Amino acid sequence: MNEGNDHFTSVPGGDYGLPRKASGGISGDYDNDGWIDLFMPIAWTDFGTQTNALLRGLGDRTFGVVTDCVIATDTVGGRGTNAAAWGDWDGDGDVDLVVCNMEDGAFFYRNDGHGQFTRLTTILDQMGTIIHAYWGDYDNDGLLDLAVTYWDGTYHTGLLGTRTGTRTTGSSST
Ligand SMILES: [Ca+2]
Ligand SMILES: [Ca+2]
Ligand SMILES: [Ca+2]
Repeated sequence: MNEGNDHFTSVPGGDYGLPRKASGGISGDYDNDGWIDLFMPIAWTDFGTQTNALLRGLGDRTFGVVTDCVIATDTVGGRGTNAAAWGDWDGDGDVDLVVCNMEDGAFFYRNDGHGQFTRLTTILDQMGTIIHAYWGDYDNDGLLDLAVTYWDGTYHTGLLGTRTGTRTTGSSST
């Protein structure tokens, strides 16, 4: 915890009952209450299908496990989820989420407000293993764009146009 005097102190993380293969938290204030929330990807699972986890910041230095949101109830096959990225894709003032799965493509969630999301069908569904995703405004038009790194036998980096779901450029590397 940042003490505001160039020092950090360790605070207990708490036990949220998550599988031990949670691979890190991706922070974002999805409900716009001013408190950071966490998406926790569950990776390299050998438990069959698995769900990821969403933790909501409660404002008292603890988190609550969210169970009534599609992000936390969608099942992921294969080896689970690599990573995720929050970004306000549709520019409506709340962060949306792209979830990068090892064998199930990516899940793209639009934030509907009030703590709920809708999973959209996008080209990302068919892209196999998604290693990572990054939001940024590469053409400086004020709209977020999305770059993904994915694997279909070789590694690729693809750049997706904002809102259209259409891959506009791409390059591959090994
Ligand atoms: Ca929040
Ligand atoms: Ca949004
Ligand atoms: Ca842009």
